[in-house]
Amino acid sequence: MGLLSDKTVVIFGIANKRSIAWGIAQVAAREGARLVLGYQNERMGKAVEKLVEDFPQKPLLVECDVTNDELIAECFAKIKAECDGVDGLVHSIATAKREELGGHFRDTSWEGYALAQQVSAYSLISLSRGALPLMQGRDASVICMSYYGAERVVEGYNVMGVAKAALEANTRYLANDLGPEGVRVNAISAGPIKTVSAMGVSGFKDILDTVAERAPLRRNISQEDVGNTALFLLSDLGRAITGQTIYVDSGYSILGT
Ligand code: 1JT
Repeated sequence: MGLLSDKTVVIFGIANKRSIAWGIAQVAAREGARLVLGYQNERMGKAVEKLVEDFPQKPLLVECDVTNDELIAECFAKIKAECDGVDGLVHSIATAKREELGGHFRDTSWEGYALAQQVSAYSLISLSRGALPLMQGRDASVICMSYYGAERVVEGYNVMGVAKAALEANTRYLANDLGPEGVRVNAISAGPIKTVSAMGVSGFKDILDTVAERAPLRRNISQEDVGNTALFLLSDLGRAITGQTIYVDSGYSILGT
C-alpha cells in the first residue's frame, strides 16, 4: 500500500524530465496516486504524453492556461467528469522575463512584474478556487514551490523573489481560508535545482556550487528530494501542517554569513 493510494493528485508544471513537477509526479505515482497532469499548451501536452508513456496507470492529461479563469473552470470540469474528487493539488509554475532575472532590481518593468505575479503567485489562488469544489471535505492538500529569494535578497533573483514572497503569503492566506473546508496549503522552499529554465539563467551555476560547498549537508538537492517532501505533505502524515513554508535545501537557509 502506497502513502497516496486511493488519492487523486492534480499536478501543474511539468514541462520536461528535469521539471520539479515531474519529480513530484514520479514519487506520487510510486506511492499509488491517481494522477491528473495539467499542461500549458498542445506542445507541452505532447511532451507530457511521452513522459508518462510507461506509467502502469495512465494519468489523465488536461490542457490548462492558468492565466485564464474560464479555462481553469473547464479544466476542473473535465477532472470532475473523470474523478470523484481531488485530494492533492501541486502548483509548480513560475515565469519571469529572462532579462529581469539578473541586473538591477530597479529596472523591473511593470509588465514583467505583473507577468511574474500573475503566473507564479496569483495562479495558486485561482487553481485552489477552481479545485475547491472537488477538494471539499476530503482532507485535501495543496502545495506550491518557493525559493529562499522570497525571504532574503539573492542577487539577481529580483522580480521572482517578490513573486515568491507573494506566493508564500498566498499560502498562508489560503491556508486560513481553506482550513475550515478541510484543505491544507503549504509551500516547499527548495534549494537550487538544475532545471532547463534555471540553467538558462546567468549566475545559476555559481549558486549551485555555493550550496554544494557551504550548506550543512554539502550537497545540492534533487527533484526526488522535493518529491519526497511533497509526498509527506500530500499524504495523511502531514495532516496537522498548514500555512507553512518547508525548506528542502540541504540546510542552506539556516546559515548566517
Ligand atoms: C524561475 C526560474 C523560477 C528560475 C528559478 C525560479 N525559482 C528558482 N529559480 C532558480 C534561480 C535561482 C536564482 C537565480 C536564478 C534562478 C527561471 C524561469 C522562470 C521561473 O538568480 C539569478 C538565485
